[in-house]
Amino acid sequence: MLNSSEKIIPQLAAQLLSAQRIVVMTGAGVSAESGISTFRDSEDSYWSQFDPMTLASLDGFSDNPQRVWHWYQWRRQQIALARPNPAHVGLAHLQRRLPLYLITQNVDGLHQQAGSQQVCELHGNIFINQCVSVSCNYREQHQDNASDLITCPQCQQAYLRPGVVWFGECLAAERLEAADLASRDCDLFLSMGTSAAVYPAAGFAALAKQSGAQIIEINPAATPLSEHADWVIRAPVGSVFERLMPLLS
Ligand code: BV8
Repeated sequence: MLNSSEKIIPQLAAQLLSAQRIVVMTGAGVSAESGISTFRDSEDSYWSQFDPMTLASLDGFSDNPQRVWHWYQWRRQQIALARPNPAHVGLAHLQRRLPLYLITQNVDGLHQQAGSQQVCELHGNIFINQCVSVSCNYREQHQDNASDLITCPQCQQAYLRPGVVWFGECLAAERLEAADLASRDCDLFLSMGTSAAVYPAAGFAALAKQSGAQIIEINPAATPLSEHADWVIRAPVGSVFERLMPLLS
């Protein structure tokens, strides 16, 4: 059912209050209102300007580590200027009040900044560095002053790379399993601000639906998930949460 009328927000509040186990899946659209670029949905999105395979893949890093590293440095600077928006803050509040498990595809850490706990960062975190060598387990919190490529201080053999999941890379098994279990076990799955284009993240809504959960999508645009959702709220997350939170406080 496609509906963005006023009455749907009280109905969303009622759904959230009556749910036993809620899973929320967020994507770049949730951070868009904090000023962070999305990947696919507008002319200034990342993938409309750059080829994702040259920047968000191991091959891309191997071919030109400087280009990839500097792109992530640029993104880190953009994210460092960003603050959590009403959707991040609202989700953190809901997590304290309701049985809610938060899965995010975002790597910006804004959910945690807003106070969300146990966030399942499916695609990692941009403020973590790790050694690109698979035989070295070095990881560190990124230091802002590091502007150029860094040689791994542990193995001294390879460069450090951002601790995010690139295309063609497997997601961390423990995060995959946690998201899989939560999606199979929930009775309400809320997909917010994602184009539902990237797998395996985009597959968790189907898992939830197979398990009998209500599927709700919040996105101003249609996605491949829309036709499978029980409800679709065609609106930006910020405006939804500004109307939703007074009903749940
Ligand atoms: C994997 C992290 C197993 C890095 C990202 C060929 C070879 C290998 C793999 C594949 C292949 N073909 C397909 C695959 C699978 C591939 C995939 O799904 N490709 C897609 C593109 C077809 N997946 C993988 O490679 C994954 N690994 O499968 O491993 C494997 C291994 C080897 C071989 C085979 C299989 C790894 C995927 C993770 C990639 N990493 N990012 C970084 O950030 O730099 S992907 C990137 O897309 C981001 O993580 C992002 O989170 C994710 C999803 O994008 P969205 O968050 O949805 O953002 P998007 O811009 O697309 O959409 C924004 C939405 O918000 C829009 O709908 C818009 O309308 C909405 N919006 C805007 N404003 C608002 C809003 N909504 C609400 N309110 C608003 N205000």
